[in-house]
Amino acid sequence: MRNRVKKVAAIHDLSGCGRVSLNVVIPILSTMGFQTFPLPTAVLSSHTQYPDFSFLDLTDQMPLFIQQWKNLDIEFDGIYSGYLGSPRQVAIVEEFIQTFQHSEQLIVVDPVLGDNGNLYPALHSDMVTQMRRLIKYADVITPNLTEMFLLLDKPFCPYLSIEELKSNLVLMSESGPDIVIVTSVLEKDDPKKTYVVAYNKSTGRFWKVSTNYLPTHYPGTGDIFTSIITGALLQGDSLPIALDRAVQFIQMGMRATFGYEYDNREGILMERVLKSLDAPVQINSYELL
Ligand code: PXL
Repeated sequence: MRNRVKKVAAIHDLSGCGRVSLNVVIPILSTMGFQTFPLPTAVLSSHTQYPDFSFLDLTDQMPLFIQQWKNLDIEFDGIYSGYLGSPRQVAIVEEFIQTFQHSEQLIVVDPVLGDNGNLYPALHSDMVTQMRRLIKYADVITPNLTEMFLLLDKPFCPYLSIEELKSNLVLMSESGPDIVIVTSVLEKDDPKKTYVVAYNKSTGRFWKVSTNYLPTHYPGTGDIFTSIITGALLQGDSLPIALDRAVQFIQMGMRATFGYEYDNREGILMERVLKSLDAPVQINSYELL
């Protein structure tokens, strides 16, 4: 690529209050040495886990960004999409990819659809069908366990054997992506642990990184996870090192936050640990499955 600093198109909303979406994608990718091109899908006063917020839908602006950036001949080293609000926005992201796609590029789709076995209430069920289409274009997808089942059109099951999980990862990769990473998997025999598991179709290898469970919820950790995976793979980290980097960062951020009396809705105190992204991974904890 000809870009002196790699360019990443980031297609997400901007939520003023709360460390989610562009509020985490931009600082993480900047710290990791990338130039971000935000394509905001909507502007909110706060993310949607607050009881009340203002919301400006930018769907009609999105094709204008595509046209203007095309006029500027921008070549993206990465395209990364997250939370999308409507089937039309998914179709526009598809158009974005078709417009800017080239062979030396990383396309990352975080198929944000739901959690804890349920589709997010704000999303129409048609989004699942649309998202199945979008992931065909991706090199990397990062569904959580709920999203994996929704995309595979299978009933949600919170505990899976490694063999069942592996076969579902392979099934997901058959729809297009070379790398499938499933997050928020619960360890059947140890309630204090959760893990992420990944499959790389071109090498046929499966990886697992476990982490200690903390009894709390911070919005935006999924966006932080996928932003770090995107940056790590773009900077040439191997898949298991990328997984370690993302899991360790979130663990460190959660530990930096958990000890305070704090409004969890603002997300982890990411600024306290952001600089660690510039350093090599400290402890490798990945396992080959
Ligand atoms: O992925 C987190 C996120 C992103 N965008 C919006 C959200 C949330 C989580 O609640 O509400 C608008």
